[in-house]
Amino acid sequence: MPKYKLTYFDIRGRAEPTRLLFIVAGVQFEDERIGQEQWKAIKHKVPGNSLPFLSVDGVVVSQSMTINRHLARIFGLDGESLSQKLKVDEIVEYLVAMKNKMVELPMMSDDPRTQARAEEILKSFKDLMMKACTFIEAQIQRNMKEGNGFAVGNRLTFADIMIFEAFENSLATNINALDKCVGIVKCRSKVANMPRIKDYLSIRKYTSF
Ligand SMILES: N[C@@H](CCC(=O)N[C@@H](CS)C(=O)NCC(=O)O)C(=O)O
Repeated sequence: MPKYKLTYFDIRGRAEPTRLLFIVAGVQFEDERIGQEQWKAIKHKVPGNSLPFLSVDGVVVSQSMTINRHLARIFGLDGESLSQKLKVDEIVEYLVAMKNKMVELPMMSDDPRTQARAEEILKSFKDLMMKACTFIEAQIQRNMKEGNGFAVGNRLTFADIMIFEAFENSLATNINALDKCVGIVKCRSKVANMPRIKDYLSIRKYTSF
């Protein structure tokens, strides 16, 4: 197995699905968490000048979703058949759209223009979350007839990991956010109770996003 080092800020953010992939696969990786000062010092040397990045035996790869898809493929968590892989990707894309909208939120400010912008973004976020929930809930309900509560097929895939992570922030601000989505709640609970993930979550440092 190559030597992996994942570098990101000390938050869940765009790196947490990658961390969860390593954890659930039981693959060793260095979870490097850096501060703003350290980041400023290395930013110009990193592809895309952005975080997270993954070093694979010293070769640096950028773009969180590229990293995730690569690891999901290597760890056999990308779906078994071509049609399952397609479904995994489709689900993931709904969640990425949601997550990308959330990061557009500006820093809190008294400026009414900033507040208006924040409201606009929150409204788009809610629309995207509604779309994601409707699509994913229907998929899980369909899959429950043959599978066992995972989103695709009858074993864990990267789609389940994203379903687990992408709703964390919404649930933190509104515990009832997924009340109408029993399939999604069940799927998230299956992920949270996988032994390696359960152990990781029990010691994970709390960060608000
Ligand atoms: N599409 C990129 C986006 C990366 C991105 O926007 N990273 C932010 C943190 S979430 C960043 O590097 N911020 C620090 C900076 O721009 O200096 C990915 O998914 O990896």
